[in-house]
Amino acid sequence: RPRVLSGIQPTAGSFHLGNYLGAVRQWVALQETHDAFYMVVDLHAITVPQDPKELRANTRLAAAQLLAAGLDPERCTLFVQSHVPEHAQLAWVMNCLTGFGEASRMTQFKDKAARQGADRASVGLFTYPILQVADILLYQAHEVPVGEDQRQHIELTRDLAERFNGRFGETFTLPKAYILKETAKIYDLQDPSVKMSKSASTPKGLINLLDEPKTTAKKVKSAVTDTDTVIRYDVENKPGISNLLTIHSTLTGTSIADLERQYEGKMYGALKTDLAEIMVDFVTPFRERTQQYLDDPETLDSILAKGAEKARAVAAETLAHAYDRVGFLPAK
Ligand code: AQP
Repeated sequence: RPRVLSGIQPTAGSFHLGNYLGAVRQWVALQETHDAFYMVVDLHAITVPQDPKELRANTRLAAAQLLAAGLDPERCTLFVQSHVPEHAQLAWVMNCLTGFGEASRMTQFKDKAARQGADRASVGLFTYPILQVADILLYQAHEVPVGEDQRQHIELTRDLAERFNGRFGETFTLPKAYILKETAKIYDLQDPSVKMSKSASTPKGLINLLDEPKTTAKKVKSAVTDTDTVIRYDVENKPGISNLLTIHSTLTGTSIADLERQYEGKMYGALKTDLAEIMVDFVTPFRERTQQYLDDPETLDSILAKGAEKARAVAAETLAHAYDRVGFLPAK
C-alpha cells in the first residue's frame, strides 16, 4: 500500500469548512486505500503565540474532530506531533540543508508574517515549512493530501529530499501533493476572492464546523454572491455562487452539472436555503460525535498513545538512517 501523511493544526479550536473539504475529507477516504499517517501538528501551532491551556485543550479537540469526521484508529495511524520527538530532530538536519533565500520565498510565511508585523514573526514561523518537510520525509510518504495553499511546501519537500539523497545517498522517498481539484480551495463566504482561513477570514465568511448549526445556516444564507440571477459554475465571473456549488456538490455527491440543471430558473435564495439545510445536517451529528470523544478523554488519550507508538516505530528508523548518512557518530 502506498503511504500518505498529513497534518492539521490545533490552533483554532474548531476546524473550518476549508480544512474539512480541502483536507480531512480526503484523509477519511485514503485510509481505505493507503497506509495512512495523520497527525495533529502541535509543534506547528506554537509558531504563533499560544496559550498553553488552550493548546492542550485544542489538541484533544482536534483529535476528537478527526475521529468524528471518520478517521478510524484501526485503519490509520492518528497521533500528536510532539509525541514523536523525531520530527524536531529531523527538522534540524533539514534546516541545515535549506538556503536562507529558498526559505524566504515561501509565500505562506510572507502572508502570515505580514499579518503579524514582520518584526513580531518568530524564527519558528520562518522555518515552519522545513518542519513540515521533516514531517513528511520521516514517514517516507508517497502522497500528501492537502489544500492548494500547501503546494509550495510539498515542492520544497521534494527539493530537499532530492538534495539530501544527492549529497548523502538515497534515503528519502520523494512525495507528491495529493490535491483534489474541486475542493482544493474553499473560499471565504463574504469575500470569495480569498481562501477561507481561520486567521484571515471575517467571522461571517468562515464556517466553523463546531459553530451552533443555526449560526452556520445564517452564514450560508448571507453568503456574498453577485448581481446576476443565473445559478451557474463560473469561478471568474461568479466566484460566490461557484463556491456554494462546490460545497453543495461535495457534501451531497451531486455533480455540478446536475446542480446547474436542478437550479435552472431558480433564485439564488433557493440554493442558499438548500445548502444551509445540507450544512446543518452535516454539522449536527459531527458536533455530537466530537462531544462524545471529548467526554471520554481517557479513551481519546489512549488512541493517541497507540498512534504515537506506531508512528515512532517508523520515524525512529528513518531518523537513524538519516543521522547515519549525515555522519553523526552513533550513541553507544
Ligand atoms: N480554504 C481552504 N480550502 C481548501 N483547503 C484548505 N486548507 C486550509 N484552508 C483551506 C487545508 O486544511 C489543511 C489543514 O491546514 P492547517 O491546519 O495548516 O491550517 P491552515 O492552513 O493554517 O488553515 P488556515 O485556516 O488557512 O490557517 P491560517 O489562516 O493560519 O493560514 C491543509 O491541508 C490546508 O491545505
